[in-house]
Amino acid sequence: MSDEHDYKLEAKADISASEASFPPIDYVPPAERPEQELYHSKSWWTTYVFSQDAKYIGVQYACVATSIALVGLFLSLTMRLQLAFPELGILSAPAYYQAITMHGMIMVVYFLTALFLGGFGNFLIPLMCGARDMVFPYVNMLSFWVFVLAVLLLVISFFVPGGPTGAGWTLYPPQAITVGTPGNLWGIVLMLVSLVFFVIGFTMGGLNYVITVLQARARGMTLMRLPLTVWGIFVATILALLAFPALLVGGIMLLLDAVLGTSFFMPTSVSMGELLATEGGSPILFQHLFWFFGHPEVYIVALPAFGIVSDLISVHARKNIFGYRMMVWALVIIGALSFIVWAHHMYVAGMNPWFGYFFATTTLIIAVPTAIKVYNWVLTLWRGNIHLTVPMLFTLGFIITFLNGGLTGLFLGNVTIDVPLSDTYFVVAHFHMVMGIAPILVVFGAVYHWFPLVTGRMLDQGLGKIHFWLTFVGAYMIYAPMYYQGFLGVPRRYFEMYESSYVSTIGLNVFITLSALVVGLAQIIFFYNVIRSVLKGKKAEKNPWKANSLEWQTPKMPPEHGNWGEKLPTVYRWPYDFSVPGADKEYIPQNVPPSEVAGAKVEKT
Ligand code: HEM
Ligand SMILES: [Cu+2]
Repeated sequence: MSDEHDYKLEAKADISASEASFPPIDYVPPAERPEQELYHSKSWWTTYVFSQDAKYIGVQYACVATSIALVGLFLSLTMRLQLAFPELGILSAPAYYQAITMHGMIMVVYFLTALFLGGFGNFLIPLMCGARDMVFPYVNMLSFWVFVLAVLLLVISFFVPGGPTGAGWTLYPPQAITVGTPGNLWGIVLMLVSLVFFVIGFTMGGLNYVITVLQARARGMTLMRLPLTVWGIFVATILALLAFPALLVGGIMLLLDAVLGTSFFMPTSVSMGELLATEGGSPILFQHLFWFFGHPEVYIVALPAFGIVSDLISVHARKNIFGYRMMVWALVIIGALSFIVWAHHMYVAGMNPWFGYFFATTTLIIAVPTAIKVYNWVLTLWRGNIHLTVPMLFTLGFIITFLNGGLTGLFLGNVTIDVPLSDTYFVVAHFHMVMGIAPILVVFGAVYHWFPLVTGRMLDQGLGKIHFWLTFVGAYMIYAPMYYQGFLGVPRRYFEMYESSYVSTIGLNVFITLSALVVGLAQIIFFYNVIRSVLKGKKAEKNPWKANSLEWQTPKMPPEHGNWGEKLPTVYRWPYDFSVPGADKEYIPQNVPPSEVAGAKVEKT
């Protein structure tokens, strides 16, 4: 909506009730009244287990996603030990494949996607929009439990005959379902069924996030006054709603190939000297479907991280975000472009080189809105009153890491450079930096930031700083040497490292593995901090970071069921009014009317 409308809202507020022929500004239409809108749980089960309160569901999502991430982390450490000390025989070749597959899929889908959208999305969207809850609380609850089912199926696949699938997280056929690949029977079937449930569960949540943002915002909360966190999660959810169906159909077709013997993706092939019954399918078609999902997936993880980082920077540097509208449009444009770059993952799949140049061009164009975002973060920091709090440290760590991962992406986006680097450790370093480490740094920053809102207590800042430095520096010790290994041509997905009389990377591998162990162990500090703070952390004052966005303005902290007590908030400004020139307050929350802040002009977003 335009600014004009906002001024009108203000004008209405100034007219005394008697002369007003229209409802007063704080009039709450019947549909928005608490007793009509809110679901109330009636039993212990519906309060604590099958909860329909988005805040509770958010925490549930976060806990399950984090638990499965610990499995992913454990698998990565076993792989690293194998690579550094092959003589110990920690993983056999098939077991290495299984570890790599489960690690990759767990981290990308079951951990980061579920955490950002299901976890942060549920907790923050209603609060930040000024709503009482998601619009379809029951469906939202189902979404979580279907996700739990998907996770359980994934876990079960570790225990079935043949073990989990070892097809690589990309699950490429014909390898995925052909004899010789570990888990080619039960493992791959369970993985695919689990993914189908994941997509169903996600869709139920995703519709909630989108419709809540569009339909349930508080009065005065125009789209251009939403915190960038909400924008990031909103755009990511739309991407996911469009991208996951490609995985769903690809997964179902592969399932049919595996179970019923269809040949969607199976060409005529000979396996173990025998001609298989399949013919005519296209393995490349699966690659297209997978990456039509897989590339947007990167942004499904990255866009919420972008949004959250923008808000953390603004709050902890006490400055408005630089170029808010540009930031919103950059999110939208990156989201749209992410659908026409997928085949940059297939430069070596035998496509026509001219086709490759199309995808190289679109890929490099994405660098423009992305660079704009990085400039704007830096410009927000520029001459800000930077508080080096733990969230701020993680934010700075993110910007550096994202830049590093993004710049190496520019190399890989070019066909001629990608071809020799493809399937080397350069790629492993690149994608871990850009979609592993960078988003996780944001997750940590966000947890330190919003922990008081969830629990009413502060996380220990001292422990937080130790956790940050070990994780941040450690991550570089893991991945920086991998760029070098990649240049040497060390191939990825090998359970023993490339050695020749010219180059040996065994020494480096030991170094990387020890660093990975340190980073893994450093997370114990984090979990210790969380558990200790939940139990007896310092009680948080209300709005401890002095933020403007609505989630901190609820009558109670932590917010109760229904979030807003009797009356929904009314919004008068964007969430970035920090250090406003002329204002008599250092920060002005979104629900403070202009009449209460002398000297401050209404913002123009
Ligand atoms: C300390 C943290 C981590 C360590 C030590 C680690 C380690 C590894 C290792 C050793 C591999 C196998 C490389 C190869 O043989 O080619 C790998 C693959 C992979 N990792 Fe990680 N990783 C970590 C965190 C993450 C995170 C947070 C993500 C989330 C995006 C992630 C996503 C992946 C993916 C997608 C693969 C590729 C799987 C495949 O090739 O099928 N990792 N990681
Ligand atoms: Cu991509």
